[in-house]
Amino acid sequence: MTEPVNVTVTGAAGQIGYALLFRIAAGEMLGADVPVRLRLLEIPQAVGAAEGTAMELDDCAFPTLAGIDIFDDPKKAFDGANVALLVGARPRGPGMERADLLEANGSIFGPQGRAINSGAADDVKVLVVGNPANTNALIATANAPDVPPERFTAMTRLDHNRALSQLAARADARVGDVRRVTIWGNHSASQYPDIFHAEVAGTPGASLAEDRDWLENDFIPTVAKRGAAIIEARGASSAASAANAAISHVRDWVRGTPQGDWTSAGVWSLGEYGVPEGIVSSFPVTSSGSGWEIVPDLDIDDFSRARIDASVAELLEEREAVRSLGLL
Ligand code: NAX
Repeated sequence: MTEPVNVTVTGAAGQIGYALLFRIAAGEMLGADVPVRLRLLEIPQAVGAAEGTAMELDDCAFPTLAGIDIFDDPKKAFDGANVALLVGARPRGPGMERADLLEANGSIFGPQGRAINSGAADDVKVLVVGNPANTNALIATANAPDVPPERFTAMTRLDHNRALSQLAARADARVGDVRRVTIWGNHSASQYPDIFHAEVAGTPGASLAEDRDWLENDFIPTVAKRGAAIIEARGASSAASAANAAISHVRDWVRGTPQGDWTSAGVWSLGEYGVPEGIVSSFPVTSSGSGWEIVPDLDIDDFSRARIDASVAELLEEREAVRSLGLL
């Protein structure tokens, strides 16, 4: 049997962790023929709950699950990690200022970046889910100088999937008939879901975008504010859909995106599409299994340009804020 892949998951006792771990263990992320060894990281107070989840994982008797270890020390949890899902983060508490939130997360993602740098496998691939995801990924990257920055990514796949679903509903088509949607920028309300290059069952997205009232006042805000709508309806934030997006992100990264389509991911910018170098911003991306590549040469009109620039400006502000806190 092939050597198991080490998958480290932080925040393992949280609600996304609970929706995620069983699917990873069942082979849905890396393939039904690929054994995985789970390495779970939690804060000391939540290790007991993570142990309970591990008992349930054992009780599923997944043939692909080669072992589970639980840690409260990042250095141990990331030792030998081939894939790292950074889900655990510090949520914004009552009365917490933005700088406090960024600082609290800096104290999580800085040490985790250093632990990845010193102990992860040479091929480590990192997905940051915990918010503010793009800037947390930037902090982790800055603390892992020996790991190529393109190995640190932030999750905008849930936003991408939300856009696919909304667009399919609008066109009265199936989600499987929608291709080439893009999320640009930050995983926040400033994100820009772009349908100008999309195709829905043969109809160009640009023709659907001709209804500017729908595009600006319905589609874009519905996708960008979907997380808040879920909280309002469910009384808790997105969990199963977030776990599903994380699985799809890593699966496509490792096994490749479908021919003729692309997905969206927060990746390290080298200046593509006028997005300044040195931030983790969402782009249209493909993978052939070895790494993400930003889709080149898309025409960006003034409507899209203004929205991409606005979301990128927010990312630059976040970078300045964490830089001034000494986190980069
Ligand atoms: P929960 O509060 O249910 O779980 C978070 C878990 O992380 C807790 O068990 C906590 O003990 C653990 N944790 C905290 N600090 C840790 C540390 N230093 N090391 C290891 N574990 C630690 O939150 P959940 O609903 O699971 O959401 C997790 C994160 O995902 C949040 O930051 C949330 O905002 C973010 N999300 C990101 C999304 C995205 O699309 N990028 C969408 C879903 C979600 O909102």
